[in-house]
Amino acid sequence: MGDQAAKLDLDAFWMPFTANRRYKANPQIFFQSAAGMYYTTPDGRRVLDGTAGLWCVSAGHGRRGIAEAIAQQIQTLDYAPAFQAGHPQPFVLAARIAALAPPSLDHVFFTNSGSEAVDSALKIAIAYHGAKGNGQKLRFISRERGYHGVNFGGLSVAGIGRNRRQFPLMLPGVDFLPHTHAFENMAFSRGQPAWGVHLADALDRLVELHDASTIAAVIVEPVAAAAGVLVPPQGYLQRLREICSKHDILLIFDEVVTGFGRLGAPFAAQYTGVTPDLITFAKAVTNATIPLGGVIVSSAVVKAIQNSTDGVELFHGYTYSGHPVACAAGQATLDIYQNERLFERVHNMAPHWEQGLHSLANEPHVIDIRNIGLLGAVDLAPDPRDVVGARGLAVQAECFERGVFVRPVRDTIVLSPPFIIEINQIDEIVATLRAAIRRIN
Ligand code: PXG
Repeated sequence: MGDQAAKLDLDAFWMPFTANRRYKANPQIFFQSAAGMYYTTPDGRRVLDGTAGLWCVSAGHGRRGIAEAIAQQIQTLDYAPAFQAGHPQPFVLAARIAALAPPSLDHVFFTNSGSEAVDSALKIAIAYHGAKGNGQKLRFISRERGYHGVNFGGLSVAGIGRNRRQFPLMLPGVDFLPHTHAFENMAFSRGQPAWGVHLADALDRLVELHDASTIAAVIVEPVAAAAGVLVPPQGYLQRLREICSKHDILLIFDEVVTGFGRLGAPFAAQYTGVTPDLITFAKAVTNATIPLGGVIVSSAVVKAIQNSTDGVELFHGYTYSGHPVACAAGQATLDIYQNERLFERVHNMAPHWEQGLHSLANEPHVIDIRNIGLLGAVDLAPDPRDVVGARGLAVQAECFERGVFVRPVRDTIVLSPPFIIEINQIDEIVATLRAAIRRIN
């Protein structure tokens, strides 16, 4: 960390998901500014962003068009309520997002984050069944190792034990599908593994156990990101869709990471050819400039809820649902994705990305490599002499020293670069990872 940052008082900011005392005693990773593919540290070093921030800066950093749209919107209409009142930006952005989504998904409910999007989707699912007179359909089925944000609804359906342990009491009535990763059957798969479609049959067993009349929705990430980029087996999501449709169970795709082009299609729904009833999104919708999230909802779900009353049909919403500045940022972001054909670019870059990552297969400690779109993960065997996660942190530190930012999830290195990445920058990420992996014990 440079002199300027060293002078900062680090005490008051309680950093999220951080070992605060340890970080503040030695704040090694610190960013001062960013442009395009690079962060700059306080001491003036450029660091290639291998993760698009936290999976969110998909068009690259410091995009002028977004900055200008934000500045303009604040000067035109900084804020106005969306409860029983209208202003242009959320209507325009909702229509554009609906146009990007599969045709049956044509309404958008806005939130401020992915966590709020998930909680909103769960509430919409309950409201839908209630409106149809199925008030007993209250259960949620999710999946081991799933990450659905940190609010009580999303945490209740979360499958990452470490995040739940501190908060023992959750929503009742949640059950879990098995996660879809199995080293022995799918290690080093390129793209979607050929093995594992049968894992979706666990949903049939949960329906048998709980009865479909008690189940509101299934929520899964099409690709489990925070768990370490777990790519769905071929046919798996199709199978979930079939079972849900058979039993009037809503299927929710949590596309907070996969939404807006990460796989080379607007949503994982189009990439996999599986259409859910609801899609949650956040992150890349504004290129991470202004917090914004939401739920894209099928007209069947919206109509059922709206037709149930003449009054307010959904007792839900946030002060900033449809915030004009966030929605202006969203439109400027979609302009960039469209004008620069960035989703197509992801599609075109994905083979080189796959090739590069899988070239690490024979490096020491590497036990699996996964990729899909511009997502990737390299699994290292945990150091038997040390705690789980030590190798992951060591690789991150080595990469940072060498000018590339990657993120460890325990001993998995996860990667999700901005879509503007060039071939030589992919090669730089791979070469840096190779050097770092060779360096650690
Ligand atoms: N759903 C999914 C699938 C996510 O990945 C959320 C919901 C929650 O979004 P918000 O905006 O409330 O954070 C996420 C967020 C990590 C990491 O370490 C992942 C997320 C956020 C921060 C870190 O992989 N995902």
